[in-house]
Amino acid sequence: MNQFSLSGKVALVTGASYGIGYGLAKAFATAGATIVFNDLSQEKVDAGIANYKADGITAHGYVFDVTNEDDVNATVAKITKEVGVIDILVNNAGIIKRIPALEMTAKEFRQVIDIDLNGPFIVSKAVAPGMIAKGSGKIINICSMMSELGRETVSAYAAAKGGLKMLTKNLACEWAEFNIQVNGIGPGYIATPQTAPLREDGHPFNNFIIGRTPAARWGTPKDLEGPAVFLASEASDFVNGHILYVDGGILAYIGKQPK
Ligand code: NAP
Ligand code: GCO
Repeated sequence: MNQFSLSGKVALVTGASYGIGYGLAKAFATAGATIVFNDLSQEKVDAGIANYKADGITAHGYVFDVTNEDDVNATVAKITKEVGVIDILVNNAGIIKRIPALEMTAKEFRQVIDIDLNGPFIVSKAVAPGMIAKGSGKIINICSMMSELGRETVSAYAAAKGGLKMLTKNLACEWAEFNIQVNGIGPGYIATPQTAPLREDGHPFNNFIIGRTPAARWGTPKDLEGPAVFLASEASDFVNGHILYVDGGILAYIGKQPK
C-alpha cells in the first residue's frame, strides 16, 4: 500500500473555501481522501463547493464558526452521520490583524486569539473522540513563522501561533496513546488573500520578504501540499508533536549582508 495514500479517509479542513486550506484539501483529494470543509457563511461554502467541483472534487461544505463550541460539536456530529468519522483534521481557519500593540484593543487581541488558538482547541476536542473510537487519527495545525519569530504589528497573531505550536505539542502528548498524531505545518510567506496587502502596489514588505527568504520567492499553497499529505498519511505514524516549517529557508537564515 502506498504509505502516502489517503484513500478511504475523511478529511476536515477548516476555512478551506480558498487559500491555503483549499490547496491542502485539493491535495488530500488527489491522494484519495473525501473532503469536508467549512466557512462562516453559506455563500462562501457554496462558492467553495463550486470551486472544488470545477477542480473535479465533490466536497462536503458546512457552515460553522470554529470559535462556537456548540456549533462545532453539532456540525462534527452531522459530518460523522452524513459523511463519516473524521480521520484527518487540518486546523487551517485563521485571521490576522496588523495593528501596533499600543493601538490594538483588548477586544481585537482576543478576537485573533479566539479564532487562531481557541478554535483549533475546540475543533480538535470535537473530532478526537471519533478518532479515539476508530483507533487512529491525524491532526495538523497550521502554525506560522510567527510561531517562532515576532515582527511589528502582529502581536496577537504571534501570541496565537506561538500558543498553537505548544497546543500541538501538548495534544500530541495527550493523544499519542490513541494512535492520534498531532503535528503542525509552519508556512513561510505564502501568496494568498491573507498576505495580499503585503504584496500590493509595490509594498516594501514584498521585496523585504523575498530578500529574507533564501529561496528568494513567496511560497504558494502548492508548496504546502506535499508536506500536508505526508503529515496526513501513514508515512508520519511515528511523527508526534512536530512543527514542519515550509518556509523556503527563512528560519535558517540570518539575513543577507547589505551590498
Ligand atoms: P485566508 O486566505 O485569510 O483564509 C482564511 C480562511 O479562514 C478563510 O476561508 C476564512 O473564511 C476562514 N475563517 C476565518 N475565520 C474563521 C472562523 N472563525 N471560522 C471558520 N472559518 C474562518 O488565509 P490563508 O493565507 O489561506 O491562511 C490559512 C491559514 O494559514 C491561517 O491559519 C493562517 O494564519 C495560516 N498561515 C498563512 C500564511 C500565509 O503567508 N498566507 C503563512 C503561515 C500561516 P472567510 O473567508 O469567511 O473569512
Ligand atoms: C505577516 C504575515 C505573516 C504570514 C505568516 C508567516 O503579516 O507577517 O501575514 O504572519 O501570514 O503567518 O508565516
